[in-house]
Amino acid sequence: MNNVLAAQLKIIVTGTRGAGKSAFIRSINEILPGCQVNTLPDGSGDFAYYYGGIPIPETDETLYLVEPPSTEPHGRSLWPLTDASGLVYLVDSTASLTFHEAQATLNMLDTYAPFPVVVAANKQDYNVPYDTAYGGYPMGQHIPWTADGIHRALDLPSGMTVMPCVATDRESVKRVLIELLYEIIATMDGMK
Ligand SMILES: Nc1nc2c(ncn2[C@@H]2O[C@H](COP(=O)(O)OP(=O)(O)OP(=O)(O)O)[C@@H](O)[C@H]2O)c(=O)[nH]1
Ligand SMILES: [Mg+2]
Repeated sequence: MNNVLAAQLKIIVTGTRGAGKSAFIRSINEILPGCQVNTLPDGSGDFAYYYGGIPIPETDETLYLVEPPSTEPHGRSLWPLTDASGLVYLVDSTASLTFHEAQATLNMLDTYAPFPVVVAANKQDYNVPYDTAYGGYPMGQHIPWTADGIHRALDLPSGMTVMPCVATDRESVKRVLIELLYEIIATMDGMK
């Protein structure tokens, strides 16, 4: 197997815990998915990146989708993925308690990411019946916030795209990736 982390063409798929990162990769994957274990730069431990890929037609290249591990103590490290082409950040639209973390990470990415970032407002299909025992308010997971609602609630930069997403649905994942690819191409055009 190639060294996925050193591959030329890769997109980082990250986001809050349980937001649907692995599901997103699985829905679009066309290669044998896997995990690549890497050692921390200071040698203090190992961790595994989950990945999948899409062969690029008429070339020998594969576009890799790489999910950094969620198990690190200091959040989802992006090293050594700074040479990636772009990043999809998944937010669980039903879990507003995670929005604060998403907001902090997205602000950091907006300032420092050397590549385009698209936000996926995931789990748009989720709909739990109201539990009348609690006065009509949904308990546990809530009905999803819309993509626009998340853009406003997280006070994201106006130029940052937030797309509705259902990570278990291939067509939905495709729409998010195509938007990101357009933004990557627009950035390249801007550099000419
Ligand atoms: N209804 C619904 N469920 C989803 C969707 N995406 C993911 N899930 C479910 O959410 C749960 C978590 O999905 P994962 O893909 O494992 O999420 P993850 O972000 O990779 O999780 P960690 O790596 O553990 O942080 C699973 O039960 C998925 O089936 C979605 O769009 N809609
Ligand atoms: Mg995962």
